[in-house]
Amino acid sequence: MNSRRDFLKLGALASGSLVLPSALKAEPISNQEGSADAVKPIVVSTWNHGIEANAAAWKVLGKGGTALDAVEQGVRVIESDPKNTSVGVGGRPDRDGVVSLDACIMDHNSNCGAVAYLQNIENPISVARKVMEDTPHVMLAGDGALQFAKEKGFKEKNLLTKGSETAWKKWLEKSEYEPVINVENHDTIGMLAIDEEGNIAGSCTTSGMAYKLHGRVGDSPIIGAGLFLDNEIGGCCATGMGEAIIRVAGSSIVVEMMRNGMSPQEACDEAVARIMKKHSNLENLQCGFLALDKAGNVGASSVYAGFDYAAKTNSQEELVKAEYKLEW
Ligand code: SD4
Repeated sequence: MNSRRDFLKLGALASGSLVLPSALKAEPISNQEGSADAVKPIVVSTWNHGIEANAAAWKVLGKGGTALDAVEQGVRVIESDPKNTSVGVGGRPDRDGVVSLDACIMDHNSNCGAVAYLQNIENPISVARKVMEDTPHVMLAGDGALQFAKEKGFKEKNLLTKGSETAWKKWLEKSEYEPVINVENHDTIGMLAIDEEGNIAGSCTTSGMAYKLHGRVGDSPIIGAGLFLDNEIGGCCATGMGEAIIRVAGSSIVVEMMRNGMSPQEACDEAVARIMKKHSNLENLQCGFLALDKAGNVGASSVYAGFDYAAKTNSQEELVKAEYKLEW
């Protein structure tokens, strides 16, 4: 097991991504296991776009708002960012040039909602919330999800930006179908938050794998795979090769392992080990898990190096490198 708990203080990030020498490091949020007082509110989210997403979530949490509102508002910012090529507007299309989005949301009462293969809607996470709150169902997909979104007042929008279209056309020249998760792409955003009341909620949203087969749905909208939580225990969200995450019911096993006494870090490590055991070919098989328990302890682990997550509390704001098993 490699241990790379280097982290960046965000004040330093603003002035040029300075990595603090270890002697100067404050105790990272991820090392607060066993503290007597629960850390709350707290928000964590995947990859470095999590910094911006956490800031948006904090506008809710910092004012005493609910974790549910926070995880919706937080990831919406990333969905609406056309520069982000793996979530929402600007997401890379499938091999037929269609941008299709997957998202889910879950609250502390185990209510959940999801949309899969949704097209032309900028903020799928908010449609997922409507599915949760306004229907007896958990997941709507494709045309039905779009019809529902429009009925709820969401406006249609072309999500394929010029940049994504150009990249897709370049890919078409060779049309090699390679289900590779691009580590440069900063990928899916998964977010977990605990509010002042001590309630947890989570969200997960993505445009999925670039140049996927038309109709493909990944782990991100699947409760138990891309996201799972239990208000008695904590939560987990996943990023990476969705097929592998689904095969092990990734996020749900992390929560169950925490229920059985593992720390968030141990549980994420074990889920990664499970994925590695189940797949004989690990080439490019990047998967990462981010978990938060009800005391505010955080853990994260991935198959390959490079996964990181952003964490924010009242007193700390960090970008933390996850543990990993393999170098690329
Ligand atoms: C998927 N899990 O659709 C998503 C993609 C992703 O980091 O998370 N990439 O399989």
